[in-house]
Amino acid sequence: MTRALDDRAPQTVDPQTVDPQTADPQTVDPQTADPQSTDPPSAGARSVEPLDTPAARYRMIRLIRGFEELALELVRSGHIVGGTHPYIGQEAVAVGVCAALRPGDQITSTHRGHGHVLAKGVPPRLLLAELAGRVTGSNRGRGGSMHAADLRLGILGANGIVGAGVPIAAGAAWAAKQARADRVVAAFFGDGALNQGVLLETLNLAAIWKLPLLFVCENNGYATTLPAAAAVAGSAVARACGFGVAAFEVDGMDVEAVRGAASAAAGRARAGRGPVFLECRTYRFEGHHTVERRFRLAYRTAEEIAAWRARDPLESAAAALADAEAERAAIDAQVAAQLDDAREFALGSATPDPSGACDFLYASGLRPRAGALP
Ligand SMILES: Cc1ncc(C[n+]2csc(CCOP(=O)(O)OP(=O)(O)O)c2C)c(N)n1
Ligand SMILES: [Mg+2]
Repeated sequence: MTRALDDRAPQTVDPQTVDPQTADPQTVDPQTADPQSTDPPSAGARSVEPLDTPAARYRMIRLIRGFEELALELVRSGHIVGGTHPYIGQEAVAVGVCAALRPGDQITSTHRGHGHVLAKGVPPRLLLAELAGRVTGSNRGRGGSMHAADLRLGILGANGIVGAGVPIAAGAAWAAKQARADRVVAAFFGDGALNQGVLLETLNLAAIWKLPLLFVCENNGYATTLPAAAAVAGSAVARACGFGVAAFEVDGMDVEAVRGAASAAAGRARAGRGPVFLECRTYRFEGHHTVERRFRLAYRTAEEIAAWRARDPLESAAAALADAEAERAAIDAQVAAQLDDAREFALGSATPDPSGACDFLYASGLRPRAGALP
């Protein structure tokens, strides 16, 4: 279900403007071994698979689910130090939004970012190595779970600060607009960011400047243990509408609903008609953080969790497969093999040499815009 709260938006958006079918796979070359480069390291060329069919979207949801289950296991075994924020239950949001984006589009992510990073194209072996702090990780093992980024894939970074990715996305959208680039930017953030001043400031600027920006609120009902119902006055979409930003509520457990809404939103933004706000209603099946597993926190009832689990986005995506059982079994087997490979690759990789702890703190040279500086 997608409900329009701004009547200027849905009827006038042509979803065909953004057709994920036309988004060609993007191949990124392996990086050269420049030790001063701040680009992520290479473990082979990256072929980004388009999320342009129900099977591809099921596959990506299955991959994110399996990746997160593997990460949980590796936290328990001590191979991933410090814990992570599992995205299990919310996969349809990352996959639905990224299915509506083109390879050249950009995203900013959150502390719960593995799903966004995988759906935008980072191979699971590189992300898992990053979580395990290995030199082969997507950011040489120096970023970890909350700082994974890949500028060449348009991933401007996961982010440990609630709401902080949103103004970064606005800056990228402003740059796209100045360059007249046919590019949109999606900013993922949680309901916990709704009361951050920076979100409201960014909504204002994005509206005034008509930025090609998608505000993607993943409302999973809680910020850590604080229910959104007890923290967020009014409604999220009404707040966006207050800034003149077209805003929609979307079923965040249904990948096709998210993709439809995000395609229309991206089409509108690409056509120069300004930002769109999507409130994706979703739920995290696991605790806020892997550490939560050690405590018995009573902020959610078993009934509430069961009710949301009954709407598992993995199952609804599977139901959309043409030849459901056989196709699902084949995809599940491929994903299992991919995750076995990721585990072997990550745990078989070296940890960074402590003597290089100060490498990459600064960029290796100014790259001024043409004509800006001698
Ligand atoms: C500015 C800021 N305040 C507080 C925190 C601590 N913190 C980390 S995650 C989190 C909850 C975020 O909730 P939400 O945005 O709804 O995302 P979710 O965890 O539900 O995915 C908080 C308060 C932080 N990282 N940054
Ligand atoms: Mg939340």
